[in-house]
Amino acid sequence: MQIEPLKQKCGNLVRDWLSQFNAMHIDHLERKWISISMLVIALMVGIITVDAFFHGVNPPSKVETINSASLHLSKEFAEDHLGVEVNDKGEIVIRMVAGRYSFFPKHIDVPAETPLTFRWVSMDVLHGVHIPMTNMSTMIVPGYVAEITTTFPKPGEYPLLCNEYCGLGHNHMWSNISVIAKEDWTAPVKPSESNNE
Ligand SMILES: [Cu+2]
Repeated sequence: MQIEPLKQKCGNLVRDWLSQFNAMHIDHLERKWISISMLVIALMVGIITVDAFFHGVNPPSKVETINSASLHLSKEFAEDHLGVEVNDKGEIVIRMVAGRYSFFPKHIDVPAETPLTFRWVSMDVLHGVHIPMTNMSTMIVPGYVAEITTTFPKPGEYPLLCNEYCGLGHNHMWSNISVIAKEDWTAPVKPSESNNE
């Protein structure tokens, strides 16, 4: 591929465009507003970039589907499997179901300063979940699994809010997460283990 002629062509195009732009009469006030708009766009792109690279706020990168009408029959999101679980690799996975107008289970205990992988599904309509002071903010679309990994910086009570309008009871749709010190937290017993007792 010949790069040089292409470079020259692009250079000419940019030069042409700039000379035409400079020759154009633009009102002083208009120029001011164009500059302000450009600055606002640059600021927004800057915020998105900083959030993506330094705060870990990213759009979901994978698509995982599930039948919302039969969650109770699914292996993963049946009632017994909801809540906090430590998987075979030692990772903490939290499975929660959003439905009008609550999150299930209603309350969970998790450790602070530990990566937690939340997996969300909706049993009815579109919901959202937002946990202030963390990067947790995602839509929960019926038919899809939303997954986000986050860390709670310090122990305390964290609210869990629905941030997508889902019906008349939307503003009552919230739950609580108790974040406890890493050393005080104990992994819950798996349902299969408790059944064997
Ligand atoms: Cu809602």
